[in-house]
Amino acid sequence: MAGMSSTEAGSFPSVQGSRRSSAVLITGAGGEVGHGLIRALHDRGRRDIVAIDLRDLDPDIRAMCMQTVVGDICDAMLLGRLLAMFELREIYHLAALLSTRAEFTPETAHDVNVGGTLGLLRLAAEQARSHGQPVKFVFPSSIAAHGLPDLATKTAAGTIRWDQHLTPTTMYGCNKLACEHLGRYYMHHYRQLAKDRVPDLVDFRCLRYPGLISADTVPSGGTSDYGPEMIHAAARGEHYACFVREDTRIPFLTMPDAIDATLQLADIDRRKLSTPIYNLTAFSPTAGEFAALVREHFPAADITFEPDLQRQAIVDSWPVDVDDAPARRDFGFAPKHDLDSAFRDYLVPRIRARYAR
Ligand code: AKB
Repeated sequence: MAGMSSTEAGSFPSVQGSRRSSAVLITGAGGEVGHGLIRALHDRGRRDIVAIDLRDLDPDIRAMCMQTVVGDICDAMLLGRLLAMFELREIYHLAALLSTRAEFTPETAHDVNVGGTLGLLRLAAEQARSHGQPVKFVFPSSIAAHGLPDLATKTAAGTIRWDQHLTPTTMYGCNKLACEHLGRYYMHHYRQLAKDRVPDLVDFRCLRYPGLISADTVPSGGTSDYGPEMIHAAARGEHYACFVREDTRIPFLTMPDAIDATLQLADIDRRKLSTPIYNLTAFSPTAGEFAALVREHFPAADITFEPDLQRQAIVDSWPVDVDDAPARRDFGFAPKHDLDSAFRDYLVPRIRARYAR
């Protein structure tokens, strides 16, 4: 069934007999992380990928999926059809409105980021009751779940643990923090008063992505986007007006390392996990340090710093760095790329090749 054509939300191919196909569901499949995750799962030999996004997927990504669905995760009818069609064993729920975009439509962001996640957690519980096995629910939260009140506090706090400064200042951060708690509820307390309660339906696993930098895609709608935007603009020979100050510092990770960490967390024996949430990072450069490396590799890079005060305030609420020791200890998180090798071995060669085509 690999590579079946896309299905509009309104129509699914008829179910062959009464048997449902076992599948892994990926939401937000058309996004940066979705592309990388589908490739990684396909490379591992997975041929049971069901991918859903609001827009049709790139043909090469679509060909790696058993089924692709163009639809909205908030569409209850669509989730019902997924229940009828597939025995979902794993869900990677990547669909979200990121921090900048969410600030223009905060209520819509809440509906998608929290309402959509709630619907999928319910689907996971229903699936588990239906096929009798817990459903693994892998959820990317974000450093945006943290919120420091001002730059002085951020600087003084330095590297923070997963359970510190959980006072987000963005709707996106509030949404991610709410979903972290919803996941924990569905895993440990779902329908706790029901006479027919079935325990352990949802195996919720959550990691907080820092700023992500991909050589293959340029992000949109995020407030950490200045990193990837800067290097891609340099490779295209375009001027880049950086929307944060030169001294702005937050944690980052390359996309390959984020994908590896996501699959490591998904694969590990649940009993080895010591915290409900895992922070990840590889390097925390200032925007100025990042620009210096971009200019080193792209000497003609035309970069200026023109802070957008509102977006700057968001990034100033995010930590300088995060403690990823629990991820390294519990599931072997070990990013391949530090800042220099990220440029040398991954970003520059891949981005040059991308724009040379
Ligand atoms: C964003 O900028 O909103 C995201 C994030 C840090 O989670 N990239």
